[in-house]
Amino acid sequence: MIATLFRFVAIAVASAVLTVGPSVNAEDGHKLWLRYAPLDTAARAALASRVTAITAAADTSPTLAAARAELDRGFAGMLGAPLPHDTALHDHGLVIGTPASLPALAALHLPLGRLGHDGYLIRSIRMNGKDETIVAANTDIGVLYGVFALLERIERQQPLADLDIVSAPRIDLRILDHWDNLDGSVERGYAGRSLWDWWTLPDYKDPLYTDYARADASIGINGAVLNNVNASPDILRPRYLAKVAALADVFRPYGIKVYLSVNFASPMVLGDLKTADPLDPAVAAWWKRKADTIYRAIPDFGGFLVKANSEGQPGPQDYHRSHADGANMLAAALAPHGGVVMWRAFVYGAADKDRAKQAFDEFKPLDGAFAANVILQVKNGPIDFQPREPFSPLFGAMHRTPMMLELQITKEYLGQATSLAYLGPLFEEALRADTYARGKGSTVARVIDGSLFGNRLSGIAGVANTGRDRDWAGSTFNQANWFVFGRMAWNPDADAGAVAREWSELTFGPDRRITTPVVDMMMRSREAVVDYMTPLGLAHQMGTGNHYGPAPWVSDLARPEWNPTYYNRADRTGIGFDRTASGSDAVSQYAPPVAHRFDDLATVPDADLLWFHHVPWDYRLHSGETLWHSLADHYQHGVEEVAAMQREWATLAPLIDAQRFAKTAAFLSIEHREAVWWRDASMAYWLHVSGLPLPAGYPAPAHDLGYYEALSFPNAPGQAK
Ligand code: GCW
Repeated sequence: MIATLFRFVAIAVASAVLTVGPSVNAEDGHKLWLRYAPLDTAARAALASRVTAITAAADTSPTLAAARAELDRGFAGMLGAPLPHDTALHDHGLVIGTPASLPALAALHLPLGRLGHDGYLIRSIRMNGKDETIVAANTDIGVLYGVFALLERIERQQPLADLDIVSAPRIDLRILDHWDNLDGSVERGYAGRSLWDWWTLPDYKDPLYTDYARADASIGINGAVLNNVNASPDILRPRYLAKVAALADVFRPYGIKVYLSVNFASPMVLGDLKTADPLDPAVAAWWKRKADTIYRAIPDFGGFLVKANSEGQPGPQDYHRSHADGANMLAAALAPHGGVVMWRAFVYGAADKDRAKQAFDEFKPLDGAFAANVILQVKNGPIDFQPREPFSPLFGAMHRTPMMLELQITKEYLGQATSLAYLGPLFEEALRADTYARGKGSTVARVIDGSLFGNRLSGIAGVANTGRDRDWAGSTFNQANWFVFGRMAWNPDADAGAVAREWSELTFGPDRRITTPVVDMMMRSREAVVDYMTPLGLAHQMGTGNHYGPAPWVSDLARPEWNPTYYNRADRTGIGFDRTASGSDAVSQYAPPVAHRFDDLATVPDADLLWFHHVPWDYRLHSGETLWHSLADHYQHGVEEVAAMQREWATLAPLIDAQRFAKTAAFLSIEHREAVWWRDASMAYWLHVSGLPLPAGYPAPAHDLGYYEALSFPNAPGQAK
């Protein structure tokens, strides 16, 4: 009786959840941009007039199987059932494959030459008297990329007639760097625990891993560095390598290679060697054996990412060897297997030298000294992923060394999980920056795609923002940053606005009433962050350790260049870091036209003013207003922009599903509170150091400086350990 009653209650609860519980079928963001929501009648008809069945090879590789599975998933979602597939041609068929896998495609003599390894072609064609849509490529992974592109087109309800699309990536290594620790935490991660459950691997291959690979492949990402650059040597122990191999097996059909961050001292920690000196033959032999072991388990292993002699990590300089010595020793171990070394240029440490100059000064002399399978990984700016930095001068300076751009997708310095900051414009700014290394048009994009200096290796890396949160990235809008990274890795000239539109249509449906305001919000959002956090070229003003919130007053940290005051240099007379020829002379690291533009107050953009110049508070900007007034104005404007985003988002309540609507609304109110805090705390400090009165018409800080200085957030997420 009790059991029956219990069963009854259980069934009642379950059905109540199924019928009434709004969260069960609600959109929670888990499907990312791959939602495959049901098409409306008109869109179904448009699709039916073009595609009614699928033609694909019978014997399929795991990658082609993934492509077919994705089509099934897509059509099941959009039409209610998958389309039939077989090897025959159908009128209104979708033909997918390579000339090698499908003889019918070989007979067409398609211009596949220009697609390279990863590109695809989508074409409407008449074949044997039948109307077909073909997705063709030289390789199976190209077919998978093409299938994703076609599905996205259908989801966005774009025309399906007369298609003639050719797309190939400009950059070969399109990589996500996961700063995931072996204990499941994620450094600077704001989306929950690590995706990789190291504890249950390799036995349990969580379906989440496949979904991760699908998401990456859908935007062309083809590599994943699985662990934090602050690397534990343990990752190279057999126990962990088995887990890495299991992930590699899951990712392989999706064209994703795994890479590992390695700790330079591993031979000492794991191998009982007395040294990790890269010129010691025993050390080189240890790495060679380790590489051989890895490749036995993972034949397509991508290679190593190395943070050496940076922020306390071990490296070749511990033995008075150069970065090139260290990188080349590892490169020699990987070369026989086709692996690469991604060696980071993020180094600083000399107390007496402008931090912005240090990476250049260390690496420029090594130009040309690196082995052929080494690529330098350079952050977009000379300091550290700030809301705005000028481009790193290394991009214009290393003519004989391939470089990959490192961007940060996780928003360590741009409001972490909760801010709405679309990074498309930041990435675009970094990629389009003109180094003038070979005259006008020598953009960072052309440096990293290898075309400017004729490099064989080309690459781009994004520090991932993924975690175990249901929506993967901590917020719906953070997903757009993962998405735009993939798009710009594929095409570094992609337009941030166009990508935002694409993402919005996939994420919220192709409804102009949604897309227009959403794209508008996205395109203004990053500049809003710059304005309320660090306007006019200020940088590195955040709280210590957790990097959360404003702390421009901090001046007592162990290293000078950790202090916000080191960067703002604000005092009674003025504010800003003098990097001109008469200051630290960081400008001289750029090609002459760039150096002059930054050096000269008449030509330096307002946006970079305080990065390059120390100016008096009453300095007049190009607009004629004083710096002091303009600072107050930028902070205020940033706050108002967030308020505007809140209003814009509120109008979308009737059009967006409840759960995603509510989370964004709540996050925008958090952002608004934090924007006010950044403005008020920063202004309180500038008022204090300058002794000036508040410019008329701007709100006085809500509290005195002491209040802001006393705030502390010991449990803020994402902190380094
Ligand atoms: O931005 C800083 C972060 C560190 C990070 C470091 C790096 C992984 O605050 O957490 O360490 O950069 O890029 O190495």
